[in-house]
Amino acid sequence: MKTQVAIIGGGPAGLLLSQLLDLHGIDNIVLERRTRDYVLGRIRAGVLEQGSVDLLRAADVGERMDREGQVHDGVELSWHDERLQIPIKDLTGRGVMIYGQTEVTHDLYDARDARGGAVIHEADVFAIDGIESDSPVVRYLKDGQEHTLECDFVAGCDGFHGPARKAIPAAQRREFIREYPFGWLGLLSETPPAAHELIYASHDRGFALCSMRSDVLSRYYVQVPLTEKVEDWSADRFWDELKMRIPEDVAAHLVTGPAIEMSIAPLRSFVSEPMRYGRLFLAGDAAHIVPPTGAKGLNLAFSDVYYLHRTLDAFYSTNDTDALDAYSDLALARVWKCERFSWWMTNLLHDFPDRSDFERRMQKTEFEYLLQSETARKSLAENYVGLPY
Ligand code: FAS
Ligand code: PHB
Repeated sequence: MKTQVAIIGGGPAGLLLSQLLDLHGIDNIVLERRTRDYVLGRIRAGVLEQGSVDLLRAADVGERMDREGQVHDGVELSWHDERLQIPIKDLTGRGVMIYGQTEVTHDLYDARDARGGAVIHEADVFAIDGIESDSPVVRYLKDGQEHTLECDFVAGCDGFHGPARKAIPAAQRREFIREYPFGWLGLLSETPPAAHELIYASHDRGFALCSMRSDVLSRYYVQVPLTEKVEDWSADRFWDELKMRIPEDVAAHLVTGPAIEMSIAPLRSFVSEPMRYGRLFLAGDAAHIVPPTGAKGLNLAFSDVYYLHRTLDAFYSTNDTDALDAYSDLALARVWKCERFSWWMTNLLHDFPDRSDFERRMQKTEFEYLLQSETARKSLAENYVGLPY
């Protein structure tokens, strides 16, 4: 088989890239190791930056998002029972869209189907050859058979555990990592949200987040030690812990219910440089990971896709090889700023087991500075709504 761009990974990055390339007349094939149902069964992000919203609309994938998504003009932080509302729209002119990654992925798959896009499921890529030539070959297993996909370019959209990043010779890769000494236990419930806006709650017992997917579907998280097992948590135990960490007046009105889904995700900050090697280009979690505290993971994947589809379109439409050379630095400039914000929000809001009294006091002082300084709130807001592409 042959195509212009072989896309490894049928998650949000791979699917959006496929749709945008197709709209620009660039032939591509997506190779996804899992079934569609498996991919759609993942419960992940919930907040879209304006840049992501604009890009999905430009890709003709924004109709249901605009109909069912919720635009939020503010977000809340709390420190024990003290609440701080950040009016992100007043401070930056922009809000955020609450629309789950699961729904975005659904819409992307529907859009690819509508345009006859080639997404091959249960296609497990095991080798990427010839990336230093101008005719790389992707090798994958499907139905127990080995297959090859010849192409001009390979887009590694295969997430943190995929093979694409490792196809770059180790001597050419620089990796940066910060593993956090805790994870997030998430719960999805068919209950009304705890509040109109998201609440990022900091407490001596640990961090908690009150989020939502709609007026009747809520998403919550509590920080847990890495030793925790999801099977040791009942929904009741989760609700009891959440109520102890969020402001009293929010806890008093919290509507609880059975868990539709519960899972624990580890937190890490990770960047692998460069994001391009020869004819291989990385986008999304394949190249970087952020702790979900800043709601940046999915949005960073989309800004990579924005740069990458323009890069490939410039090559195919004007044979512009300078764009190919510029991609990695262009994408990484935004990646690192989002890494910073996500790291900063994580340090501000979580209880670090080995943190000294001084460092804990610094956390509280940071919160008090936000309380008193509009400049501090504006800085948080401009990062939360999304830095410009
Ligand atoms: P993805 O990991 O979504 O997709 C990669 C795809 O590549 C997968 O479908 C995988 O099956 C496929 N693949 C891997 N190896 C392959 C191979 N050898 N052959 C073929 N296909 C292969 N972000 C937020 O903003 N907010 C959140 O709350 C949040 N919560 C998260 C919770 C969890 C548990 C995880 C893991 C991530 C979370 N994220 C969150 C980040 C997440 O949303 C990612 O940023 C987003 O999925 C990135 O999309 P992709 O880069 O497409 O990677
Ligand atoms: C979510 O709704 O899943 C969510 C929202 C904001 C975050 C992380 C996760 O920062």
